[in-house]
Amino acid sequence: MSRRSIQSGKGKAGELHQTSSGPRDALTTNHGVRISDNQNSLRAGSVGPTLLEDFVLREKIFHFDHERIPERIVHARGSAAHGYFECTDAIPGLSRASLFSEKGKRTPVFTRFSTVAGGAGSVDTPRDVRGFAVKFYTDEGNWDLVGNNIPVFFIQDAIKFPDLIHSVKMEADRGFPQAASAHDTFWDFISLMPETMHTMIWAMSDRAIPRSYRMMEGFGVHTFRLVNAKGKSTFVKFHWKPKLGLQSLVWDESAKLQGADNDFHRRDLWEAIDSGNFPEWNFGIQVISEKLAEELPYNVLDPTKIVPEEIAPVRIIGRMVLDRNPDNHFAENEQAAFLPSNVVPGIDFTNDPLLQGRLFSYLDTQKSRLGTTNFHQIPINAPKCPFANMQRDGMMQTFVPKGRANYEPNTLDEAGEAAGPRASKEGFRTFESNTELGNSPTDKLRVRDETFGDHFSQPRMFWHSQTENEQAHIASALVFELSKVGTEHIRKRTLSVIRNIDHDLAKRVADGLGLKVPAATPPFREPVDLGSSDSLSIQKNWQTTIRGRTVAILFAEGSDKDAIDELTSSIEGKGGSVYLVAPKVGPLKVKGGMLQADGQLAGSPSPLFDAVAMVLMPDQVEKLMKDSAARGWVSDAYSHLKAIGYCPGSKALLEDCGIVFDDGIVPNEKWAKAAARRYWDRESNLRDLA
Ligand code: HDE
Repeated sequence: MSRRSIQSGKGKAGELHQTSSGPRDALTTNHGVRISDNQNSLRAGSVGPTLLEDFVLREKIFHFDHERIPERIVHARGSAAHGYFECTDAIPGLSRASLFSEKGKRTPVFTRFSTVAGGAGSVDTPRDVRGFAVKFYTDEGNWDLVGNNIPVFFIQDAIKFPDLIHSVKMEADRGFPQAASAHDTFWDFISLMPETMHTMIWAMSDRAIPRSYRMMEGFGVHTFRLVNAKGKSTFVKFHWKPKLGLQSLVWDESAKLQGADNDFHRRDLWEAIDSGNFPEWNFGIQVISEKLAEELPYNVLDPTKIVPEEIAPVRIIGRMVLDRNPDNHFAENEQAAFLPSNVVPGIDFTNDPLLQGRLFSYLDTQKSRLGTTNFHQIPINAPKCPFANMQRDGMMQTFVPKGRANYEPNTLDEAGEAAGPRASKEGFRTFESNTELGNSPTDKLRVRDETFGDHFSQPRMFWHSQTENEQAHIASALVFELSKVGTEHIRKRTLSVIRNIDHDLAKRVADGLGLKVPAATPPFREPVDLGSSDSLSIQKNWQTTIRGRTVAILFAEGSDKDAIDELTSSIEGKGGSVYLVAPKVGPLKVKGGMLQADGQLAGSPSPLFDAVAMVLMPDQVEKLMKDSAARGWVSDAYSHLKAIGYCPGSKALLEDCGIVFDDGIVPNEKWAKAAARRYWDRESNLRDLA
């Protein structure tokens, strides 16, 4: 029996990890009593009523009845993995944090990616921001960098967060739509809050439909501070850059994936790690000197703003490798509690008003989700370094603190130093100055600083940084979203706000909706021209590679095995994976032997793959021409801009499906090379990009 399939608890009192040190040959109750029959409950007679006495049944059902905990109010659906962070460039001059102290030093991490709006059981590929939360188990305590895949946030002040989330979640009266921003309440709120415009345009871009968690960037969003051993503070922004480059889906593909595989991203992450293709990111910092912070025309404490990489380059100081899947989804993914307030000496907060609110919210929510203030004792949350304090008792106290004294100072504690553990000079010290960027620490004001008042220059810069296709995707996303908004004044108001970003964008969206461009809403501050930044575009940062991608080969009975093997090894040789698809899973008789498919055609539609090829005989093609799954397979691959490889026999299927041959539609011999990218030029033949 596998170690994972039984839970036994014959550990020492106070031991945290309940491993299988108990009997492995039999099921037991939670209290360690061996069970003789797990198929039948205890009855009064063979057809009589069940007896209350049956503690085996009662315990099992009792436990089952309470297996669910409240899901996260946001970011409920997530996928996670273990790994490590390695410092590649030590920065003791900037931070005294021990994880950055030495080149080559490794720190264990647990990383959770998530969608924001949908429930825990919702789909993986809606249009949404993605969470990117990393728990570093450093030797000086846990540091949680709880970021997103978009570097800015919708709102500037934590007090607006409940409003934002209420507006995007399913509507209050009807309970739908699930996991979607395309509805009235979201756009009602967005169009009334111009500060949302920067994140809105990112969320309408391809950033919000990533191909894989492994192919998206991560950002700490807020400006943080690093503090060195001398107490000097430096503003920084944190960045994760995927080694596989950035890659997104196209919208129709992401929508179809919601039917083809609800777990597309979860499965992708799991399978990559399971097969030894460990996802990896570089970790970098943008150092923002005080001088730069003063000079910028906006406030670096405003979370709706980026600092372009052209102005403050990203300095790579580490890398993260995820190399181990969780053993248990609930114990690790569900019970993981990330807290932006978890910082270590050398890393500190700034006065960003959104960050300040988060410092309260995450601690608070864990009590409601995990039910106890002792959630830090759950293995996934517990620090891996020693910890000691006088916090005691409470529900689910699983550690067994020793000693007579539970107060400090004391002279009775036998563990540790004579007078019990004490605060130490090495401990975390809050950076003391509160007067940066013009702040006056004596005022108590409910105001928004004027330097937070430009809501349109950066969305405009984002728009101007995109390729033509990417701009078209943003315009189409807005048309799609607003077409789902039933209330006309919300559509019009959104257009009048978008006009401040760019007139052409507003016109394209208005045309798509069949409306006229309304007058612009007067902005609080007139936008200025900030130019463009290539790092904001996905297509400009795309990697032409098959590494880490999955492609499919369609074959059928009678196909040529040698041709399939050759294609497979050419893809695998370049670091990609191959999935064999056939009308029947088989084993099927093919020319040269027998072959088993990985998936059946109707159950393995082409949105699941990065490129497709066909190895078919003319008689099979005749049959497949009449099969809607085969036609959809080919047509979707074409309209999702993927490379399609064909053999002489299968060319007729492409022609029959109305495929127009271009650089991406190639004979199989050229397919492994062609499959390394998507064919954006094709898009104008398929959709109106105006
Ligand atoms: Fe969160 N957020 N958030 N958020 N957030 C939560 O904490 C909150 C914000 C982010 O994988 C909750 O444990 C407030 C920004 C991620 O477990 C909750 C505000 C960013 C995750 C919460 C924000 C994030 C959360 C829900 C405005 C990017 C998932 C469950 C002040 C920098 C972490 C939980 C995981 C989760 C509150 C804004 C990212 C309710 C009040 C900005 C990745 O505490």
